[in-house]
Amino acid sequence: MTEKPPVDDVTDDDIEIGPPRDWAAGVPGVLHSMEPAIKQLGLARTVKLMTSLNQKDGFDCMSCAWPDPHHRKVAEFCENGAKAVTWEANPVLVPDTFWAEHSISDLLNKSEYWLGMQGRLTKPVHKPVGSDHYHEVSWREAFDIMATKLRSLASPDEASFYTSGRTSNEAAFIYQLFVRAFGTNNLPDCSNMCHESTSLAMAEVVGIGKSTIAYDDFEQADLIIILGQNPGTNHPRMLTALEDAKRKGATIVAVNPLPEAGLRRYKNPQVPRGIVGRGTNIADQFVQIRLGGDMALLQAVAKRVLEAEDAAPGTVLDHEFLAEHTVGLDAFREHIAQVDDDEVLLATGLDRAEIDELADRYLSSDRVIITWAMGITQHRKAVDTIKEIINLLLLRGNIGKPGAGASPIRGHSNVQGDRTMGIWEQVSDEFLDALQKEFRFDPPREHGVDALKGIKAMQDGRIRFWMGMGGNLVAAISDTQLAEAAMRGTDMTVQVSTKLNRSHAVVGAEALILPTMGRTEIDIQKSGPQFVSVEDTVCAVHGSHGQVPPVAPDLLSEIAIVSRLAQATLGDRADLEIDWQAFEDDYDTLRDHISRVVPGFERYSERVRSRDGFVLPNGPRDSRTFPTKAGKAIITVNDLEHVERPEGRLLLQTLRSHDQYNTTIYSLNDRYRGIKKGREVVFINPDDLTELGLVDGQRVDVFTEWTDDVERVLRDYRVVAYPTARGCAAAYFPEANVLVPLDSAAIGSNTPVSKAVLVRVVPAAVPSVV
Ligand SMILES: Nc1nc2c(c(=O)[nH]1)N[C@H]1C(S)=C(S)[C@@H](COP(=O)(O)OP(=O)(O)OC[C@H]3O[C@@H](n4cnc5c(=O)[nH]c(N)nc54)[C@H](O)[C@@H]3O)O[C@H]1N2
Ligand SMILES: Nc1nc2c(c(=O)[nH]1)N[C@H]1C(S)=C(S)[C@@H](COP(=O)(O)OP(=O)(O)OC[C@H]3O[C@@H](n4cnc5c(=O)[nH]c(N)nc54)[C@H](O)[C@@H]3O)O[C@H]1N2
Ligand SMILES: [Mo]
Repeated sequence: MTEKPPVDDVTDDDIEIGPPRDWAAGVPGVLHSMEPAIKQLGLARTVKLMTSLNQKDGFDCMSCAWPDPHHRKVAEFCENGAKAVTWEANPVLVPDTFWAEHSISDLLNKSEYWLGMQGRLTKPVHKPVGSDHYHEVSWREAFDIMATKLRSLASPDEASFYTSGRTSNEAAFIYQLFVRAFGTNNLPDCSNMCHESTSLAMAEVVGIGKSTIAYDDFEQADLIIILGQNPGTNHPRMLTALEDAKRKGATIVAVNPLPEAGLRRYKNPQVPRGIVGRGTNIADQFVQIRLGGDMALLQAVAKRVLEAEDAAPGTVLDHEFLAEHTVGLDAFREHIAQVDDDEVLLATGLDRAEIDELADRYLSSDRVIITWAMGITQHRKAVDTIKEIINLLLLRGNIGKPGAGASPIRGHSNVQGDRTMGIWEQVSDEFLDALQKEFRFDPPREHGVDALKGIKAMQDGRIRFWMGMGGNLVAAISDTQLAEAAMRGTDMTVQVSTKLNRSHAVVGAEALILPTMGRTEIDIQKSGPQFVSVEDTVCAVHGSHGQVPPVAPDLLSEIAIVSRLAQATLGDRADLEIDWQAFEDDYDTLRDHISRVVPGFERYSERVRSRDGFVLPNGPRDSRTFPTKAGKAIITVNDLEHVERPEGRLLLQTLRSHDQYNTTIYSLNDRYRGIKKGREVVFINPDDLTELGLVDGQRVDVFTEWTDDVERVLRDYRVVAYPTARGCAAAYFPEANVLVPLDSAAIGSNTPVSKAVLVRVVPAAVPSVV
């Protein structure tokens, strides 16, 4: 029943470049989503999976954290969700002979695409010290190897336990419990590279690091401003919500250096109008900003709002709201009055008229939502920029009323839930107190390492053991060369994974791969079939029920893996009374504990069984309660800073193509941007090309300009003339991570600055023949 995995790796040799699209989804979207699924899964498995995807008794799509509407359609999924499901549920297996045939050095030379296409991992494998091969081991041997290593460490802080955001609430909870019972808060996660800036900024100024809106708010909004986000590719079902909002009268503004397809025109595959028509024009205004210019734009709009208030006192600001619910307005007013218009124009690359137009839209709308994603969070001043988003919303009372609010759009499907469950190196004392009370042990109190600090601790030899619950850290983190060297310096690395990726080839002296079940699969334990649960980007928690038999009989769930690892490592610790086996046998046991430890999860097992799940309490959204240090929402003063760009240099962002999921590459195509069969491209504005003396299609080397003397370069990339903002360039992540310096991180959140790398683009030293 299984297709043979591809033997040959892919190259960019046949790359084709065409014009970018200005519309997204529509019929080709649906066809694209179904074809590969039917081919790879077979018709029966495809129908079973696609008709239960995001349905009330089905499973939660693992592609992104976009919420589900109350009224779901028969096909409540998008093209990219279908790709994610097909990728996981495709019953092609890594064959038993694979490990003898492929050394680890051999895997190092393969692309992420090739690695992912080898099929699902089915058996635990071990690489002993000194060996260049993995070989099969039993589950018991695998846990003994890990436990022996963990118990031999000089301190629990020599171990670090990473999480990627696909892990369910239940698995996340048992994982952090094990890690803290073991004795460390070293719990970095993908959030450190993603929405950390959001969590930090919002927790400080509104008291909660999450969205302040519910799903239904979209259709009640007058204005939706989308900053630094590409929903057509990364949250395609958001386009339906935007289209609905538009039909109910909302205006939409997209702020982006790139004219992204879905933000311009959208053909909804779910309705006849989308199939035959031209589609909906989504953005009423496209603000083509320079990379890193958003803080200046937000301050400039705030300035216009305050000037309007000065011109007609008492009519523009929401004085009642400001007086009752906020602090800091006076200092803000004073500060914003000083904003230098010339600096704003330089930082944003915009005309005054474009900023005026946006300000007018803001002023004429009673209900405003601002959404954002990586275009905002992955900048040096990301935390302050997000505080400016909140400032702007607060001025006119746009938080805590219907159709208004701040809505970070999360990435991984349960990255938000993992945080709620305690996957955080800096979790609050309240959370640790609750854990202590429930499980009667003293959790460590000192903060642990985040993703970047974890790499540095490996560099310095302070971290000897590294475990990844999902994910692909060496590919996802910045400064690939340095990060990989750090990982290789450890004593042991362990990956819990569904499929092969680069992190299985960049390993410590000893290494393990533990295969696990995916979300699509039926999970049967001692007490019967189990389900797990997740939290979406608007704080709704619901169940996810596997639908198809696991691809192989030996797979363990993530929960079973942690339960057994905990028993092997901590089983003889007399001070711990935790019944790890009970968690594996019945996930309700875990949910019972969660209901007593995590606020908002009371009667968890019962409420999550209701068809809609439940929505977590949210002070700002529900009652305009802002649990900050001041007890009110805090309007902040943030010094304007923009990225200087010396002449002859470009600012480069790293982003996702349409056919990838983070480090997982589904194909080498990026349909909406006109790229086929290749990824080694750098997008540059045609006028900048002329200025730099380069031409479309030319082969170039891209060098990072940074303060140290490490050479960071992408060699022999192909230039694509593209309508991005002036002075800006773009290349695909994860390949472009070699360019992002480890020390280039957002102030406060320590998120790699993946969206503003200062680069020099020069003709390739050794161009390949084209
Ligand atoms: N199919 C698919 N879905 C995904 C993912 C995936 O890889 N594939 N990844 C998931 C994850 S983990 C995440 S975090 C999200 C990511 O979702 P996005 O944040 O949409 O992902 P990126 O591709 O990084 O796109 C960043 C967008 O911000 C713009 N941008 C960059 N810099 C700036 C700036 O300075 N200012 C402004 N205003 N805009 C800027 C870019 O041009 C681009 O449109 O998607 C999630 N969903
Ligand atoms: N330059 C640059 N770097 C970036 C970004 C960027 O925009 N630019 N974006 C950042 C962002 S937003 C994020 S979120 C991170 C992502 O960082 P990660 O979350 O670490 O990376 P992923 O590529 O999502 O992880 C994919 C792997 O997860 C495993 N996997 C898939 N499903 C499951 C499952 O159900 N269980 C388990 N145990 N494993 C599973 C598979 O083995 C797969 O290879 O990357 C960050 N890095
Ligand atoms: Mo993310």
